[in-house]
Amino acid sequence: MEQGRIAQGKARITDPFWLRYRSIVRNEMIPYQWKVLNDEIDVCIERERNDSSIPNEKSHALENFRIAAGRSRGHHYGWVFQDSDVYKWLEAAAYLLLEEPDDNLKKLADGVVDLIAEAQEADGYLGTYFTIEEPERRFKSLMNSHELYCAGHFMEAAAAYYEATGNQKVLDTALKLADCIDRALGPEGAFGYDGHEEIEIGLMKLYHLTGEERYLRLSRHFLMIRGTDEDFFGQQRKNDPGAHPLIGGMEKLTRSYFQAHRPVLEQDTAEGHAVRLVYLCTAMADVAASTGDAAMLGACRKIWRNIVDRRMYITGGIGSTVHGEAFTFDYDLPNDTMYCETCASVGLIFFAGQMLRSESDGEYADVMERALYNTVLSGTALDGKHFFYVNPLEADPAAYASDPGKSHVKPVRPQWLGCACCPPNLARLLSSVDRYIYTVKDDLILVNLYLGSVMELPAAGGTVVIEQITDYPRSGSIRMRVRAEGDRPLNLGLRIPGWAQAFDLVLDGNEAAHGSQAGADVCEKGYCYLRNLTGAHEIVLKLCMAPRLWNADPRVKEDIGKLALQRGPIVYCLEEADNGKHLHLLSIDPSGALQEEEEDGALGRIIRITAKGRRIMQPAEGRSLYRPAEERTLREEETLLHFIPYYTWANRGSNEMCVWVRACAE
Ligand code: FUB
Ligand code: ZN
Repeated sequence: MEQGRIAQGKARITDPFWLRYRSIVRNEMIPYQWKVLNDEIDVCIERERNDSSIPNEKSHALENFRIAAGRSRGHHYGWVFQDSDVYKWLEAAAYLLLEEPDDNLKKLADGVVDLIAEAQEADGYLGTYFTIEEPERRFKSLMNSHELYCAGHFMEAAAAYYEATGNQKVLDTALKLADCIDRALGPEGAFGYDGHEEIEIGLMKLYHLTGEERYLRLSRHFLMIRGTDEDFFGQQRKNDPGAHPLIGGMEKLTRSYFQAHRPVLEQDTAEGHAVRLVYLCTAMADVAASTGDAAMLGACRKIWRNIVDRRMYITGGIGSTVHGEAFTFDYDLPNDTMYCETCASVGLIFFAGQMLRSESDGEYADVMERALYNTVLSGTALDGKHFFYVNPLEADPAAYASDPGKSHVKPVRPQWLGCACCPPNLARLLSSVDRYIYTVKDDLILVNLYLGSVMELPAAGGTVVIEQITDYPRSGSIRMRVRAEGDRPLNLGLRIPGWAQAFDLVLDGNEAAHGSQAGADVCEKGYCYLRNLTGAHEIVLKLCMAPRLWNADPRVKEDIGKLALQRGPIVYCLEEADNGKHLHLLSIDPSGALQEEEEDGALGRIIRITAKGRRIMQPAEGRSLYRPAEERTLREEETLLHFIPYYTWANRGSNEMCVWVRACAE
């Protein structure tokens, strides 16, 4: 079995698309999130759905730590997992510091580390809610306490911060916490696993950083005991009868919501809460790649297939319902009631990244790219200070306002959310996106993402420096300078995306390969290989970026007879701002030309696409709602449809949007 690694280390981003995002994260998003987490600015915190029990007065996340540390007095405020917002912020800060020194940011982040260490209890326990409010309930309500979830996020942050700065305190605090959890719930401790997977990922990060097998063992332990019990969560509830529920209503959820309906190796469909599922799979795929566990990898493969073949949106969004923020059933992909949480697509990228370590299959990178350029980028406004939790494929402000079943589908990005899991998750992914460009496997480097950058990678018995010069995704032309200075020749696998109709690959001025439709003839599982490289080489890859219309499997009821537009990795949408109201009256001519036009304006530097289509004329007012079909002739007019990249929608105020558009009748 192949076992690669996620490319770590310092990267220099150079392409205009990602430079802009990096600058937004560094100069807007991270300082803004700091102020919100610190309750320094007055922002409107929206509830993520119509539920008055959601705390939305303030973040209080850092204040919770100050209280737990004894620096301040008061009560815990917010969700029981509020600590994780701070940890994800710290992780994002770590990636930014790794990229470039920043004294101010480092001062803030070092201060956060000191605060976290002070909030840690003597035995290593860390969790502000329980320290402040209910110390006697530690680990007694794992179904909803999120104690291990928060711990996992801290471990991830600690590993990143230690790598970036060498801060010993952050690592010591994380290891002390891991030891505390190991004593309480490890193989020698009480039986128990968290309702929300994440500790398993955090422990693997500690394992990769320290090389200590016991973190790997503990991660594996939590994975392997999940779902092996009769009813662990129910039992814990029975043992803690008078206690108030930490999150109301969770006791009614089924075990599949927590992926605890059967042992993880026996699960073969994507069930339950979407973020939990992909975090679970990320850890399973990491353990599989790190240990060569074929059964674990097989289980990951099955769940992956189910997600990608039947339960994923064209935008890389997952989670078809607000109820439990969850998967539902095969081909159930409603466009306007779905969830498509930003965090779930972030997690899908993590899962894909881990699978690539075991399997050189371009589909993983295709999905990674799909989720990244569509749902994940849609999660932030272009100003980096407003965020979507839920990323619909069809939105109507009237529905949001009047239909309680759609109250979670917001027409514009809020400044902050009562449950703020997504904003700092976005920050940590966007500040570490370079880690997903390459997968390194001894003498082989897979190029998964095309992204202007310079990176040094340990491969082929030495160092390989790869520079990508590109204006991707605006352009499909990528020039790469590769310097292979290892002891052994290098093999390079260049991903030919599944959406590319044609490509050309030139090595040192000579044609190396060309092909069509994902290069079926010259590629192996989506990668085109250049083998035995030594010294310096120049590679030019040209991917056809022509816009294309896509349809969905006919079993997806909501998309039947509809088309979606995609250019390169970017999915497009119609917005009311460009097309007027009632987008459902529009249809697209599948045989018409698709005109591209560059623009650098309110939506940033984008390519707009115009298509021919028709618009059903509105009937005169006062006509009856239903009429015999032979009497109703719908009048249509020719029109032009104006598409923008999906990730840029809702940046011009509240308005209708749709991704899937009816195809004109022949
Ligand atoms: O439960 C912690 C986080 O809050 C989840 O990952 C999100 O889906 C949100 O429910
Ligand atoms: Zn989230």
